[in-house]
Amino acid sequence: MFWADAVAYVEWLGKNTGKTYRLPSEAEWDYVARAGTGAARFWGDGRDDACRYANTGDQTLRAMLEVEASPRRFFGCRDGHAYTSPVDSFTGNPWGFHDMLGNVRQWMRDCVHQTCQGAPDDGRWWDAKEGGDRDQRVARGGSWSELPANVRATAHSFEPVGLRFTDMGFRVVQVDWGPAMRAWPMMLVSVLLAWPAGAQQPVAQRDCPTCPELLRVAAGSFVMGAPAGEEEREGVPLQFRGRSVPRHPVTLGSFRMGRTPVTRDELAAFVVATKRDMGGSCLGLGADGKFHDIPGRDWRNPGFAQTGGHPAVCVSWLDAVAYVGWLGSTTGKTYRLPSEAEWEYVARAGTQTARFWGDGRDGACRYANMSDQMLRTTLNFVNSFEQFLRCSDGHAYTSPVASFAANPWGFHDMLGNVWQWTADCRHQTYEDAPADGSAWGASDGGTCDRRIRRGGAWDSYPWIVRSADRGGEPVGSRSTKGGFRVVRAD
Ligand SMILES: [Ca+2]
Ligand SMILES: [Ca+2]
Repeated sequence: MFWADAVAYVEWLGKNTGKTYRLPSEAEWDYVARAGTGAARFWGDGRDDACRYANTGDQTLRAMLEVEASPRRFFGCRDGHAYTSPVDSFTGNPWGFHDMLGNVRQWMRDCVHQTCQGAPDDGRWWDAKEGGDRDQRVARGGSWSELPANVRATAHSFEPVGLRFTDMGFRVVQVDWGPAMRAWPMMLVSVLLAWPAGAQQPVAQRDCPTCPELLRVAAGSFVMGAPAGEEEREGVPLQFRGRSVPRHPVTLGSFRMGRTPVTRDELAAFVVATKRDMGGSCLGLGADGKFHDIPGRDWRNPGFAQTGGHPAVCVSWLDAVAYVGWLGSTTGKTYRLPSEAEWEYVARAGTQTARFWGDGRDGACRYANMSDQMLRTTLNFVNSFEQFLRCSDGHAYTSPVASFAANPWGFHDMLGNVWQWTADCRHQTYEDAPADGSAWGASDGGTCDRRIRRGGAWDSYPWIVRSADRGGEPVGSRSTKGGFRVVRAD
């Protein structure tokens, strides 16, 4: 359709509903297409998994067109659709939007400008000022016919309003005139409410070549704990319920946190420098399929294959505290373990659902390494199908960090892969828990020879892998499913 046809549609929609509809501004579209990610595409910088996430100019199209030459001009995989695909055929982005990239290019409201120089910084559409051309409008997102370079969050094309294209469609925005946001139109889904004030596109940095990569977390507030009904819905066994209540508001200052759990290579730098004794045994899976303390197992030899990019395991709470202390002394910065509140603030990343990607288990294999069909078949658990995710995430044991999609704030492996130690002493519930984001010590009946760890691991059942779940382990316990991530003062 012409650009004007899309505009006529949103105006008609408005008249019929009494609401205000319009085409998205480029800024709104870009914000939602990125969904908190800083990569070329919401699933990452690479093209490898493109066929799971977007309908592009892939090998299906190449075969249809019978193009023999230059296979590299197409995405290397097959997405199953030569031309358009039904909407929703591909995995949604971290905010739940489908087909932001690929399928059809989407008309924007904005007039064409050659660069972003002078662009509005308040999310509004860019009219004909600053040399804009109102007879050409912007199209975003790339389409079924497009080469990899054009299917990116930043890619633009410019089209005359008087032409129609078989690879061009549009999506709508409904203006939210809510009192708090009166000055700023909002997308149909309240993505902005889930975004803490002042949060920026995440930019990771390291304090030294072997230091963990950090992302800044903006100051803000959230509600900590499990929403009513979540534990019942998730099938949490009765004896494990009631640990994540009462829900309570927490207000935190800014800090920096590891983008991923500490890796084996990062831990190795510490062990080599400090010659720390990392113990001679580790809790691991025995031949009987149960967990035992197994002599000879340690962070270098956990009993399954790992590379330096896998998360460090067989790390006790005391080891982790020694690591952050060493990191602080070598960098001159203040490193520590996260408090439980900091961990949950980042794990939720503005969400109140059981997991940052939603309440359901569908799609879990994209977001977290947990007890999936891969683990079930590796361990030869022929029964108990129901306890495992029905999908396969591709990893029976640990996975290299950042193998799975990031949460909306850019953090990887907050859920699944390895349990993460926090600074907090163990408390049975959140009765009298701190409201300022600090770690909870021995007060109010805390048991400090056990510390809280969060997030679940590669062997955890789905009901464990939740933002609200919490467990306490002895400070000296080393486990093949236990690792950690760091926090640095901002
Ligand atoms: Ca395709
Ligand atoms: Ca797995």
